[in-house]
Amino acid sequence: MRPPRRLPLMGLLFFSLIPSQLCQICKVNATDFRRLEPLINTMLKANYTKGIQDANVLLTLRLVGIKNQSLEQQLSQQIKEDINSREMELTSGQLALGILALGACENPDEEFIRGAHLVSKLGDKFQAEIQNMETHDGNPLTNYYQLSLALLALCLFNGSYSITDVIYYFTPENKNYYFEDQFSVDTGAVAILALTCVQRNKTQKKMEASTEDKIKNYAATLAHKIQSEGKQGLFGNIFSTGEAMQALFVSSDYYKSETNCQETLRTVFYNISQKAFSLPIAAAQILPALMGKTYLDVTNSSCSHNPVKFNISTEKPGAVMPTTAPLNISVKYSVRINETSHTKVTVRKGSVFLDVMKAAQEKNETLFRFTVEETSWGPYVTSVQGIKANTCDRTYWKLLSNGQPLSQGVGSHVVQNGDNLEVRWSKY
Ligand code: B12
Ligand SMILES: *[C@@H]1O[C@H](CO)[C@@H](O)[C@H](O)[C@H]1NC(C)=O
Ligand SMILES: *[C@@H]1O[C@H](CO)[C@@H](O)[C@H](O)[C@H]1NC(C)=O
Ligand SMILES: *[C@@H]1O[C@H](CO)[C@@H](O)[C@H](O)[C@H]1NC(C)=O
Ligand SMILES: *[C@@H]1O[C@H](CO)[C@@H](O)[C@H](O)[C@H]1NC(C)=O
Ligand SMILES: *[C@@H]1O[C@H](CO)[C@@H](O)[C@H](O)[C@H]1NC(C)=O
Ligand SMILES: *[C@@H]1O[C@H](CO)[C@@H](O)[C@H](O)[C@H]1NC(C)=O
Ligand SMILES: *[C@@H]1O[C@H](CO)[C@@H](O)[C@H](O)[C@H]1NC(C)=O
Ligand SMILES: *[C@@H]1O[C@H](CO)[C@@H](O)[C@H](O)[C@H]1NC(C)=O
Ligand SMILES: *[C@@H]1O[C@H](CO)[C@@H](O)[C@H](O)[C@H]1NC(C)=O
Ligand SMILES: *[C@@H]1O[C@H](CO)[C@@H](O)[C@H](O)[C@H]1NC(C)=O
Ligand SMILES: *[C@@H]1O[C@H](CO)[C@@H](O)[C@H](O)[C@H]1NC(C)=O
Repeated sequence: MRPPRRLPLMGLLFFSLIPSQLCQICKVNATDFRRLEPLINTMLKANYTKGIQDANVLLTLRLVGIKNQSLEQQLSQQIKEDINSREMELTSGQLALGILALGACENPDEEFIRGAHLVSKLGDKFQAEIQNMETHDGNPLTNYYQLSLALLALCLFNGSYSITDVIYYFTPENKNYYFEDQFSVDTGAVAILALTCVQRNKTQKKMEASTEDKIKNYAATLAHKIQSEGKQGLFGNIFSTGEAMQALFVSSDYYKSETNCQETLRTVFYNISQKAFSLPIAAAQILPALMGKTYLDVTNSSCSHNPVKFNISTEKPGAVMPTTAPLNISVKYSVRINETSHTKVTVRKGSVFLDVMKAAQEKNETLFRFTVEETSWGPYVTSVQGIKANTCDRTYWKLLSNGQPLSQGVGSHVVQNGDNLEVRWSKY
């Protein structure tokens, strides 16, 4: 973007002048590092083919200092190729994650960010999101999780954004922090990180004291909402807890209490042992916080020092034991729009939701046909019976089992005999 050579030096100077932030972090101590090994294994042993959708993994590898040059190179190569070939189609959040990953911890990819003018292009995408809100009843092109990622990357990499827009659109009352009246902890957490970055860079933006106070208040209110979603040390659910922890590190004194920290770690360790984080992105989203890092550390010049040493197993994770003759299980499946279509299907034990949908589709294509789209979390259901989810109308296909909304997607959720599975046409 702007002055090429002076940036690293200025960054150093900037950081040496500010006092260390009053963060209260909660991280795993060296004795307990071995409990994190399943997460690291998941990230190191996965097959990466998704281009920019794997940016979150590269970001985490760099941020927490897991050194594996061949993997880093492979990921960074694939991300750069993807950006080069589909730059216009990338969403704001995808490009933001690409910049955060490529720009993390002073590495050779920073040259690419500058050469391809990625930061100003992200500024344009951020602007387009805001324009869409102005013309479409307050709905962005994507969602507030992505707007927050975009603002965070713009702030950290010295892009341009309007403080007035930030004050107007990021107020905690904005409907986009909610899905079906439920506060989205993931979204609030990334917003806090972005707002904290903006507020910390006040000198850069010559910010007025009243503006700074407003931003601080937004972050505090959002942190409060996150804490009201707390349960057994988790915030939202296990998949939002890592980002929620990062947000609480920079915006609250929640983890001043050692008891709070121990409670979170105990539950997270338990969830790790239950293989809750078997998707690389799930591991990537929780690991930074457990290592005491936040996304605000991405531009810290000493971020790549002190790489961590782990005992990495050579086994492939998730190697399934050869079982005896696979048993069949029977489940109910329904598609609910205005009326409900039911069926009963038989699938192999250990099948996931997606297998059930495929079996139902084979029985009756008209009623049960569906489409999915590959995303960073796996296959996302985009249409059923030809009815397509649409961000502009805030519609989606919601997944439920026995009446309860699922916390995993169709590619991950393992079904049990007798389950009552449902996809429901819904509005968020
Ligand atoms: C926004 C969002 C949604 C929106 C997506 C539409 C929109 N307006 O953008 C809505 C509200 C519709 C939604 C729905 C669901 N979501 Co959602 N969602 C998110 C959120 C907050 C941000 C995603 C994002 O933009 N990422 C950044 C961009 C750059 O990455 P991306 O890969 O391009 O993003 C796309 C995918 O993430 C996809 N997507 C969103 N949710 C999910 C869930 C799954 C399982 C998959 C495969 C894809 C997917 O939509 C994004 C935009 O296109 C994440 C939080 C997080 N930590 O990631 C949760 C999150 C990904 N969602 C989650 C879940 C569980 C769901 C549902 C399965 C809930 C349900 N019971 O129905 C459904 C998906 C059902 C389906 N049709 O397949 C979980 C996934 C956990 C897991 N282990 O799989 C997360 C992590 C939230 C959480 N903490 O539980 N979601
Ligand atoms: C950040 O951008 C501004 C212009 O928007 C420029 O004046 C300033 O020098 C840049 N700072 C750094 C550290 O690059
Ligand atoms: C590390 O943390 C665990 C709890 O997570 C605690 O039981 C243990 O005493 C700690 N060890 C050290 C050396 O601080
Ligand atoms: C990755 O791909 C290889 C070869 O295609 C396959 O043997 C292996 O099981 C895959 N690993 C995972 C974790 O999917
Ligand atoms: C480093 O990454 C490669 C994939 O690029 C993987 O095959 C290898 O096992 C990783 N090394 C370690 C020590 O995990
Ligand atoms: C503040 O801005 C500078 C350059 O504009 C950037 O290098 C730095 O990462 C930012 N710091 C924070 C804490 O956002
Ligand atoms: C994670 O831990 C919570 C709290 O103990 C528990 O309710 C939940 O079932 C666990 N999830 C997984 C997948 O282990
Ligand atoms: C940068 O990272 C180092 C090492 O993790 C830490 O000691 C320092 O406080 C960080 N600086 C800032 C400004 O966050
Ligand atoms: C790694 O393994 C070695 C040998 O088994 C052991 O001595 C060491 O304590 C382990 N390190 C960690 C961090 O678990
Ligand atoms: C299990 O189901 C498959 C098809 O879904 C069928 O071919 C097979 O015969 C069934 N096996 C048993 C033991 O019922
Ligand atoms: C459901 O019913 C409502 C009211 O009868 C109708 O407006 C709407 O189009 C129907 N939705 C679908 C997806 O058929
Ligand atoms: C599928 O369901 C529709 C509506 O119930 C029915 O009219 C049709 O005959 C069914 N098709 C098959 C192949 O069973």
